[in-house]
Amino acid sequence: MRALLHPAPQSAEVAPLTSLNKKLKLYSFWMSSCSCRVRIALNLKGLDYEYKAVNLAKGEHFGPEFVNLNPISFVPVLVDEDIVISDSFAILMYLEEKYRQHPLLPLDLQRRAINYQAASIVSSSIQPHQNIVGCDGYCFPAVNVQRYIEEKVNPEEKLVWVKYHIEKGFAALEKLLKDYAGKYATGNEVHLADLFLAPQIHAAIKRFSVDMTQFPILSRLNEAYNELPAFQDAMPEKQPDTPVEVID
Ligand SMILES: N[C@@H](CCC(=O)N[C@@H](CS)C(=O)NCC(=O)O)C(=O)O
Repeated sequence: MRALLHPAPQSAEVAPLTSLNKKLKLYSFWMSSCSCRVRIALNLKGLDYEYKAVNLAKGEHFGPEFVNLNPISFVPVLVDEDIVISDSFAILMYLEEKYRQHPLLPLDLQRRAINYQAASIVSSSIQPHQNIVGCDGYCFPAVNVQRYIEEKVNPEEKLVWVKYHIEKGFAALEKLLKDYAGKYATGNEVHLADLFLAPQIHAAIKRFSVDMTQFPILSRLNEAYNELPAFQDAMPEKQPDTPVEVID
């Protein structure tokens, strides 16, 4: 009965547990927290992939080749043979259904819903507000809310804006997770919520100097993520396209 709560896709497309698919390609940018979510999942599931760097700082995501892959010009994009998927949530669900090793969703429906909710808080209510604000001078030539605030209000205001939304989201996550968190966000196993939280907490600390003492649960989770190679290897400082001056 429990297996019914985590059904296989209708078609017979589930890859063998041991599959190491050499054909996966991930279009990614080192600093992108959305790309980082997918990098963690690929690491957890033991899936080898080709890293295709897309330099957002140079506007490569607006080039015709990339727009052809993702019409909205965002990383990440995953290519699995002839299947092209963009949006980290969609990519993660695809990976979860095709590559069943290291499940990203708990069987318990309530905990599963909490994972979706936490992921959605990060991806819908936090990350879009920080899109394309760099650190240490990495500010990108994109047209987005940050550039808009910089030009129409003033450059300082964009950091105030980002921090407001990160802290609002983190405060909600603290309340949401207090009855579910164990070593990780929704228990003692790594699940979907953790893949969204780790890059977001990392960005909050490194890019936006958020005072994490306000968020004890998230701080504790961050320490646990820092112990896991699958998370550490996915972080911005360790990517093939990370600028040398940022490498730890
Ligand atoms: N909902 C999308 C958002 C993707 C997104 O915002 N990607 C950022 C990097 S984290 C990006 O490509 N930004 C380029 C731009 O704003 O021009 C996802 O989760 O993949």
